[in-house]
Amino acid sequence: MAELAPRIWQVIDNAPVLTAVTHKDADGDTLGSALALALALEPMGKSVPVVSSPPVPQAWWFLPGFERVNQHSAPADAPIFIFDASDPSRAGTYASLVTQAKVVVNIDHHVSNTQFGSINLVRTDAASTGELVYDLLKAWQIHIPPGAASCLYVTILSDTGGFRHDNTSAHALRAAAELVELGADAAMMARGLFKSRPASTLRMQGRILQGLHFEFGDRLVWGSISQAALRDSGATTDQADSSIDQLNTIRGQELAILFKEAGPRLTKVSIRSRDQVDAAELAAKFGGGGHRRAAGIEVALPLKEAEAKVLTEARLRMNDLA
Ligand SMILES: [Mn+2]
Repeated sequence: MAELAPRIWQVIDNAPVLTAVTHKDADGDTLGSALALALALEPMGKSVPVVSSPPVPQAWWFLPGFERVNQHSAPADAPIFIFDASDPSRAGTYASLVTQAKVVVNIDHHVSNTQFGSINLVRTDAASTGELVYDLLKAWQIHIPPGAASCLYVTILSDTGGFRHDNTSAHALRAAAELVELGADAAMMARGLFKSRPASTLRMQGRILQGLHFEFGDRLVWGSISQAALRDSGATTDQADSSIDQLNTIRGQELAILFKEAGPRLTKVSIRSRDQVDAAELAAKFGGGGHRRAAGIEVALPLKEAEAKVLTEARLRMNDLA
């Protein structure tokens, strides 16, 4: 950080416009990081368009600055700041913008990061990418407005699952406390993250919970949601994103897997593990990625076939457990 912070500042210092890019299927970490950079740099006279591969999940409406996402197009020659993305393809429709840019600042905390940037700030011990952005803003000694503090607070709150996941480190908690001191609205952000779901999300989760499968003495739990079930409950695929956490709540559990039918030949898979199974390794078998405890895959197969393929690999790993 001590070495990279001045190098990254040089990029900012030399450019009037910087483009902040999120990963596709944007989450609180990637959006909070991108918006925080924009909100912190714009008072200093910088222009920071924030771009995110559509559709941007509307669940993040409560983030300060959310209305600015995709409001301005990205100039071709501006330096790119990309957040929480392990490789350029994660930028979705903005992938070519990233691969063609002269200067790319890659800020991330995924083990699978390919170091694709001209500058790579990749720290796998960070609970969220936003934690790294916060460390940068501090190193630069620039003013962090309350809106930016709220955005950074959300990166930690969401990536730690509300301070519940294994990555809830002292550093993450300290950063969260400092961000509240800087004016982050903890109550409003918690309400936005955990108490603002459309009723259709709960109806959809009801469908998922009804159809759960339990194997290996309840140590493996998996479920799925079809497009038909989504339609019945009035929900869209992105509303299913947080449902995996509902599956990952059983005592003695090791592995939770949720299959989401995204199209006739496209299935999105969320994986959560506890102690022994490496979720990132399982996901990598199918071209997916993520962290040891949380990973995801996009399988170009119909729902049932994706279930069969991924579960076969999952069961192999469960069989290997003591
Ligand atoms: Mn993250």
